[in-house]
Amino acid sequence: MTNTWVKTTCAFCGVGCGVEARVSNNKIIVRGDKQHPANFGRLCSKGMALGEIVNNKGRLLQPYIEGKTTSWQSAIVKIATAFKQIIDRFGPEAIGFYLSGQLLTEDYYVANKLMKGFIGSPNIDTNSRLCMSSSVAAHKRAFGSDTVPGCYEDLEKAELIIITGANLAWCHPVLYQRIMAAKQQTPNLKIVVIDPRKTVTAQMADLHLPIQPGTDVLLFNGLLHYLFQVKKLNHHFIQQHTEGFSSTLHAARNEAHDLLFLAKQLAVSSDLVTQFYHWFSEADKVVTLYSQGINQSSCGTDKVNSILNCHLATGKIGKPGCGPFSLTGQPNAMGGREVGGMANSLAAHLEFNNSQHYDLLSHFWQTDKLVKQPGLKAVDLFDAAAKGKIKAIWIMGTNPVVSLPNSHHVIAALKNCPLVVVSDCMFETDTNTYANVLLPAAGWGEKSGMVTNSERRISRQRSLINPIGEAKPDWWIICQVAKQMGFSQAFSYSSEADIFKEYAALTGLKNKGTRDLDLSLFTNLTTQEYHDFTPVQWPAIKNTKQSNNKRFFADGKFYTQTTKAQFITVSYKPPATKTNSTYPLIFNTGRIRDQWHTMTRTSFIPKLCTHTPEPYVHINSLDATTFSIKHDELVQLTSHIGTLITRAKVSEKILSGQVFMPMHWTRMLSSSSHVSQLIAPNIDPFSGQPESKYTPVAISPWQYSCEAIVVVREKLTHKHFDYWIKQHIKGGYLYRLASRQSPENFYSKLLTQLKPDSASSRLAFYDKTEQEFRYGFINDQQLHACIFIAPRLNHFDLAWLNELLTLNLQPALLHRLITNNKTNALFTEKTLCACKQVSKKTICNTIRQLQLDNTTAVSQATLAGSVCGSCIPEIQILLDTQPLSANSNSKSS
Ligand SMILES: Nc1nc2c(c(=O)[nH]1)N[C@H]1C(S)=C(S)[C@@H](COP(=O)(O)OP(=O)(O)OC[C@H]3O[C@@H](n4cnc5c(=O)[nH]c(N)nc54)[C@H](O)[C@@H]3O)O[C@H]1N2
Ligand SMILES: Nc1nc2c(c(=O)[nH]1)N[C@H]1C(S)=C(S)[C@@H](COP(=O)(O)OP(=O)(O)OC[C@H]3O[C@@H](n4cnc5c(=O)[nH]c(N)nc54)[C@H](O)[C@@H]3O)O[C@H]1N2
Ligand code: SF4
Ligand SMILES: [Mo]
Repeated sequence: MTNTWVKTTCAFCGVGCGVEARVSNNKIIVRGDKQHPANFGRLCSKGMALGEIVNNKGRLLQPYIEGKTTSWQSAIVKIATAFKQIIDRFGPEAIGFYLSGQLLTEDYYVANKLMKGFIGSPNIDTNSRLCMSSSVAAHKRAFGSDTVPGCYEDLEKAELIIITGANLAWCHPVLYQRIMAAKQQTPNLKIVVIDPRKTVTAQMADLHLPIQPGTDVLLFNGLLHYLFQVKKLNHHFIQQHTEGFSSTLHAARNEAHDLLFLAKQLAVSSDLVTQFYHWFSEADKVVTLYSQGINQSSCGTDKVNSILNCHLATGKIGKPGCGPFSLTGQPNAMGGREVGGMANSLAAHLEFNNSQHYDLLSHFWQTDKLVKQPGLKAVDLFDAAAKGKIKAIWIMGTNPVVSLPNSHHVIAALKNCPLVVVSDCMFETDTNTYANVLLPAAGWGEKSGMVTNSERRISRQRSLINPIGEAKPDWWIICQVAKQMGFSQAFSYSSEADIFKEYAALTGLKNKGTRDLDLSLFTNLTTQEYHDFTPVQWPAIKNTKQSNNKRFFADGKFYTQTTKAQFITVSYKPPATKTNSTYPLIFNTGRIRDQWHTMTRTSFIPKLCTHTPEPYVHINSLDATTFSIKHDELVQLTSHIGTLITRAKVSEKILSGQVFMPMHWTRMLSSSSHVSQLIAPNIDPFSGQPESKYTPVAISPWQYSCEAIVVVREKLTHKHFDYWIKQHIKGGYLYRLASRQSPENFYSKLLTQLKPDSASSRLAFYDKTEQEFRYGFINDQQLHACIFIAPRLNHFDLAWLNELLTLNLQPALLHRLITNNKTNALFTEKTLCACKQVSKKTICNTIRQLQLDNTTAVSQATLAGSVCGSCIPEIQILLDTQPLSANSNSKSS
């Protein structure tokens, strides 16, 4: 345990922000690291909350076998023995590993080494398959290697930044803030956002193209043709450094020569399209940032190549302020790609299709079991388990029951697999439910190792405290199993530093510039140097000046056989499934500002739950009318594989014909608001990445008689509720419930669960106009629970309820709260600023009253946005949408 500031790295997104953390009064305090080149001191709402994920709330504290606690020794013996028996009976291919971009590089390296090198099964894949694999495949096709050419500094040097298929303001907030700061410095910097939705990011852009989902290839093919037409191609670069241009241009021209027709297909006016093309052609320095709106598609690889084609054709690559830039999502998605934890790569950018690479690696690892062929990618891996071909699967640091498409099938696969091992730091997850063996992993703040961010910068995560309970670092767990299986020699590392050095040595092995990934500078790192490691971008080559390594391809040389970049001829392919009269709407899924993926950690942090406390589906007002959907009512969404229930939010941020829902809610937190039960496993043919952003669905009102909000200190058993959402609040839980029963019956049912003490006093109130019952149960002057029930409760953003259990309420005050009617301000508060818990209403009122016109003034007056700044884009939108009406809790919230 340490009470001095320790430099470490954020556990959440791929921006890879530097954090300084310190233990004080048994709490971990964090602040941004001003020296870290990724963030220069900035942190977003999730980064600011890092200290709160390190506690024992909800943690998995011990190993379990078949639901019973056990020792590490017996868990490890159980796994190793079962693996050996399975290999003997069915061959090594019957074993599968499913890893995560949230493991550290050292964890990832030993998992890959054990599987591909010693167990001898290629069936090891990772959640990066759902995230980055289309970018990886496209990079390899065009550059001959999985290389992100640019760096964050390019954002400050660019004249035009294109953000496509990425909601940067919410998903990479610190990069977004960096771009906004650059724009203030250089007002000429233009920002174009390409996203079917009007996201917070889009609202801040100079130009927003709300293209028809899935049509990105058309848009960029159109750009290539336009660049040719207006003579803005870089012929010198094309001739010297690329191959395949003419056929690519030819295909683009065939497809996109008619601008009006093109604009019609994109569903955007030709003026907007031309404006975008014109800006690209005029700017010398262009960066194109892209993320899941591009990757998660049945033509994701082609989408990425259509972007790379435009940068290659103009030579806008490898130079300051230029380049295509794939944003990595997870904190170590890049590290996973480096070590080669995906089924179609060997290790450390050594590839299956290269016999020299194969020989190098088998010699380096001293093994004769190295796998010869690529293995099963994520979707196929679980499919093989469902078919009984995979007899044991080890899942580490990912929650596939939530995040893979077609969750019913994933559950069937896990049920059918004789041995499911799960390593996780949390006890309750949708995937843990199906584990035969559960292993407690050390989490952020406890573990130590390396992560690599989007710009190839390697930073240290450092431990601040000892692991809670019996939790152990993932690399340790993997090595124990390896040793128990008889591979002691190859897995006897004394620390994570040993592993990193071995990995660095592998990257430099006979490299001599033939592979992009070279960390030979660190081969002889001492343990102290590892301990003191400061952030470095790769490549980090022995005897080479580090400052030359910011950008790849500056010399026009690529990692293909001819050293020339490849143009890839791509043409528009519609998404795998089409909307029709039964499923007329396109179901798009993605992220919200303050939650991380399957919420296993962030849902425990009350202040991260206030911005968006309940899952929702955004639907346009036209479609709402067509399908009889009312704002704030519960609706049913159905695709050809499943059904879910969620709350409708009528919003003009989504266009007619589309709906959007956050991906985060799980079976642990909701009755049926998990999106993956609707999504079919349609994949990109090159990358195997699922199409998570385009599913045809139907929407209809869900019939229910009443709904309730329950604030309570103890968990409820939700089994019997027709609809429930659980939210962690300070001191307990807030449940949103709905039922087909009458309010009276539903109340009686709730009472059986709440079991109010006989000594407790009960407050009851009936609001006649709203037909709303309210009850408060008080024990020893403390609120035990309170219930609101009505046919419809129209005040779901009750910020004050989040605090209710921590307030030392006098009975009189409590009485007033319970018996207030809804005209009271308390009933319309929606939290906008998570750090300072400032409501949207307070911000709107302050803007109006003080006539404020900029975000700095709003921050000064309300404190909103004064800590992490993640809400500043939303404050800006409030400023821009003046004049504000007195009732600011508008539908578009
Ligand atoms: N708050 C938060 N931040 C995160 C994460 C998180 O869970 N929460 N996760 C991290 C991870 S792992 C990742 S991968 C990143 C993801 O970061 P992003 O990719 O930015 O996030 P998403 O919300 O999944 O999707 C981005 C956008 O793609 C748009 N889109 C959908 N279809 C299309 C299309 O056909 N074309 C185009 N051009 N756009 C389309 C969607 O409307 C959506 O706004 O975020 C990282 N950061
Ligand atoms: N519909 C839809 N589905 C999607 C997406 C989408 O946009 N739409 N996005 C996809 C993308 S881009 C991604 S990246 C995935 C993310 O999906 P997942 O990887 O399934 O989501 P997480 O919640 O991040 O899961 C991480 C798990 O690891 C645990 N964990 C945390 N730290 C550690 C550790 O140090 N060691 C171990 N062993 N465990 C740890 C957490 O408790 C959690 O259970 O979802 C994908 N699925
Ligand atoms: S932007 Fe936020 S979540 Fe991402 S690394 Fe930085 S602080 Fe962490
Ligand atoms: Mo991701």
